Amino acid sequence: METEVPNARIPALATFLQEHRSQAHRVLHHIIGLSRPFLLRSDLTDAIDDLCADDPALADTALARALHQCEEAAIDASWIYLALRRRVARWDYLRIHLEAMDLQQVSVGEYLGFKEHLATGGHEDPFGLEIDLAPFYRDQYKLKESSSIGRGVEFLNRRLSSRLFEEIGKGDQRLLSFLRMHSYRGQQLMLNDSIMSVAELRNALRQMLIPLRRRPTHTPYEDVAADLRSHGFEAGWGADVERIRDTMGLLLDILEAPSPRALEEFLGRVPMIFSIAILSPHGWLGQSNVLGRPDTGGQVVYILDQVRALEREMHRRLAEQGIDIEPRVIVLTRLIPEAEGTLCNQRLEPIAGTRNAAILRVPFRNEAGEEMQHWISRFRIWPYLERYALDAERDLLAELGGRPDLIIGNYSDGNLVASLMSQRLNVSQCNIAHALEKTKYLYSDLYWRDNEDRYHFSAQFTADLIAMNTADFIITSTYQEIAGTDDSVGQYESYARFTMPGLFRVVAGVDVYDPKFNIVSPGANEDIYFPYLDAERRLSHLQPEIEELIYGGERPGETRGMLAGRDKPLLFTMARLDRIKNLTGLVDWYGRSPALREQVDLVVVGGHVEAASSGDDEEREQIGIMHHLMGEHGLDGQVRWLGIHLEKQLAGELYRYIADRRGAFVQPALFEAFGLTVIEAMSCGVPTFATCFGGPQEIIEDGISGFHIDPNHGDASAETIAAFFRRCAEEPEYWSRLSDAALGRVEAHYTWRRYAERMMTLARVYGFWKYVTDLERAETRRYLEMLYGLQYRPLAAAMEG
Ligand code: UDP
Ligand code: LCN
Repeated sequence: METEVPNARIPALATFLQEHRSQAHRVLHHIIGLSRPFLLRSDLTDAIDDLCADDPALADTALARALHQCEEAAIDASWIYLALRRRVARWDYLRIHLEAMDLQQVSVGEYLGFKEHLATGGHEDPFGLEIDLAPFYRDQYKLKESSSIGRGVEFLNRRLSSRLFEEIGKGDQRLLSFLRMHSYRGQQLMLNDSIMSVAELRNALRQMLIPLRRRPTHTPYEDVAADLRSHGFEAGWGADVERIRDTMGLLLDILEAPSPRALEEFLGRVPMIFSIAILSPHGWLGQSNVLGRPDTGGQVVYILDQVRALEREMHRRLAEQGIDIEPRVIVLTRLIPEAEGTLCNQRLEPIAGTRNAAILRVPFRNEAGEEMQHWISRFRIWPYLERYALDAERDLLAELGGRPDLIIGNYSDGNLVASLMSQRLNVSQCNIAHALEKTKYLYSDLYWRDNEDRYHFSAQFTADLIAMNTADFIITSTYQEIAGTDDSVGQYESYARFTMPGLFRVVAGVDVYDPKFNIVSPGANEDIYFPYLDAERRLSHLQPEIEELIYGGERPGETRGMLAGRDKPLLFTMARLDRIKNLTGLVDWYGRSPALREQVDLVVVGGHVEAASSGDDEEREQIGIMHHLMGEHGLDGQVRWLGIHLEKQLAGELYRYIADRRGAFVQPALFEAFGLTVIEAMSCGVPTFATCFGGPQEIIEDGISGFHIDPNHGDASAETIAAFFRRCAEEPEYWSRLSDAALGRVEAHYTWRRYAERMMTLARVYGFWKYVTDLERAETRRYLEMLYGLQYRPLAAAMEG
C-alpha cells in the first residue's frame, strides 16, 4: 500500500504553537469563548476571519491555515481536537493541549471517541462496536488521484486490462468462458460448444473473417448465420456483416493485447442485459397524481425518465447486435391498498412511452403476514423490507420468467433491498442514492438519539453502509455527491468516518477512492422541458391556464397573493414546502429587498396554502411561516403563491412562459442533493439561480450558465438576483447570453441519452470484471452479513414492535 505523504502543515503548526504561544493562546481562547463543544468549518472560518480583521499578520500563520482546513473542532476544558481535511477525502486528526500548547496527531478512532465523550457527557461506551472496512480494501484497485474519483470504470478498465493475461493468469480462459455463458431463454449467444480453447477461438475468428470480408457490408445476419454457427459463433456479433466483422476485429485486438478502450467497446456490444429490475420500495410511485408528498418528488421523476431511456438504449444495442429480443424493465415498488385515488393499489401499471416496461407493486406485510394498508413514511419502512425483498423477488421472477440481469436500487431502502436480492439471485447490483439523509441534517449521526423517534437514522445509516459496500457499482449525479469540493465534504465521504454514540463507531465505512463510483448524471425529459424558442413544440393551448394561474384572482384554498401589475419579469421557484427547500427563505429575502421587489414579481409554486390540507408536520410549519412572511413584508400584490402541484406538461410550459417574459428561476435550498428543477429550468432556457450547497454547485458554472446563491446569506443572494435584472434592463442581450449558456450546459452534460448509454456500458463492464476477477469479495460480504444480522435486523425489528 502506498502510504500517504504526511501533512506538511502539522510540523509547522507544532512549531508555531510552541514559538508563538501568546498568539496561539489568543486564537484558541477566542474559539473556546464561543462556548460550544463542537464547531463547524463555517464557525471556525468566521472566528479566524474576525481575529484576522484585528490582526492581519495572523492570516499568514500556520494556525490560521490549519483552521481554514479544519472541518470540525471538538473542545473540552483541556483539549481542542481538530479534524483537518487537507484535500478531498484525505483527513488528519490532531489535538492541542490548551495549556501546554502541545500538538499530537491522533487516530480517527481516538478522535471519534472524544466526540462520543463530549456528546454523551462522559457516558461513552469504551467497548462499543467499531466498524472498519479498511482491512478489506484492496489497494491495487484504489484510485489515487482525486480527479479520478467518479470515473471508476475507466480506471478499472485501464488497471485490469493490462493484467488480464498476466497476473490474473488464465485471463484469456476466463474471457472465453465469459463469452460462452451468454444465452437467452435457452438460446445460446456469442459462442457455442465447438470452441473450447482460446487458440480455437483465435483461429475461428481469423477463419470467419475471410468469408465475411467478401460479403457486402449490409448483408443481414440471417444470411451468414449458418456459416457463423458452423465456425462456432452464435447470434450476438452484429445485425449485419459490417458490425459482425467489427465486433470480431475488436475481440482479436483484445486477445492480442487488450486496450481499455477496445475492451469497453467490445463489452458494450456483448448481449448481456435483457432485463432490469429497478427498486424503489417505499412507494407512492406512479405516473399521475403522486408527486408532492414529502417522500416523493425527484426520485419518481428520475426513475420514470430513466426507464424510458434505458429501455430505448437496451433495444438499440440488442438490435445492433442482431438480436430480436424485447428487453424488459420492471420498477418494483410498494402496493398501497389505500391509494387515495391514485393507481398505487394496482399491481401492474405499464409505463407510458415505453414498449414493455411496467411498475410492479408488491405490498408490505407485517410480522403476522397482513398487508399494510396505508402509505408509510420512508423513515418508518425498515421493518418491512426483508419480507418485501422475498415477496418482491418471487413476483419479479414470475413476471420476468427468470432472473433480471441487473438490479438497480434507489434511495436507502431500495439499495438495501437491492443488496438482499442481488445476493440471493447472484445478479450485479447498482446503487443510486438520490439523497443521503446524513448530510442533510446537522449532527444526524452524533445526536441520532434525539431524532430517533421521528427519523430512525440508526436503521437508515446502517442500511446505507451495508448497501454501499455490497454494490458492484454506484452511480451518482455529480462529483460532489461522492467527494464534495475542496471546501465541503461529499455526501458519500461523510460515511467514511462517523460515530453514533451507543450504536457504533465507523472508522472506515466507505472509500470514495473505490472504483465502484461513477458519475452518470440524469437529464430532464426533452419532450417536456424543451427550449422556449422551439415555437413549433410549444403547448400554446396552455397559455390561458398559465395566465390565469399567475395573474388570475384569488382561488380559495389554492392561492395567496394577486400580482398587481404585469409589467415586471417574473422570478419563479417550484418545490415541495420542505424546510430544506427553503422557499420561505426566498420569500423572506425578497420581502426584505426593495431592489429586488422593484425589479421583479415572485411566483412560488409549492405545497399547499392551507396548513389543514397538509398531512406533514414540517410542511404545515412552513405554510405558517410563509403566511407570516406575506403579511409581515406586505407581499400580497407582488408575490403569487400557488399552493398546488403542477402537472409536468403545465410545469414545462410555465418555465417557458417565464423565459418569454425574460424572467429567472431560483432554487434557494439549504442543501440540494442534485436538483432536477435546476436542469429543467435550464433546459427551457430560463436563467437560473441555485444554492451553492449540493448538486447545483456543479451543474451551474457561476456567472456563465447561471448563478450560485448562498442560502445562508439571503441579502447577498437577493442582491445577486437584483443585479442580474438591473443589468438585463440596461443590456438586454445579457439575458439571452445566460439563457443560451444554460441550454448549452444541459445539452453537453445532462441528457438521458448520455445517461442510458453510460449506464448500459457500466453494467456490462462491471459484470465482466466481477466474473473474471474476484471483485465480489467473499470476505467483505461475510462481514456485511454480520452487520446486517447483528445490527440492522434488531434495529428494524424494534421499530415494528
Ligand atoms: N415537480 C412538479 N410539479 C410540482 C413540483 C415539483 O412536476 O408542482 C417536479 C419537478 O419538476 C421535479 C421534481 O418534481 O422534476 C422535483 O425534483 P427535485 O430533484 O428538484 O427535488 P426533490 O423533490 O427530489 O427533492
Ligand atoms: C432527490 C433529491 O433530493 C434531489 O436533489 C434529486 O434531484 C432527486 O432525488 C433525483 O435524483
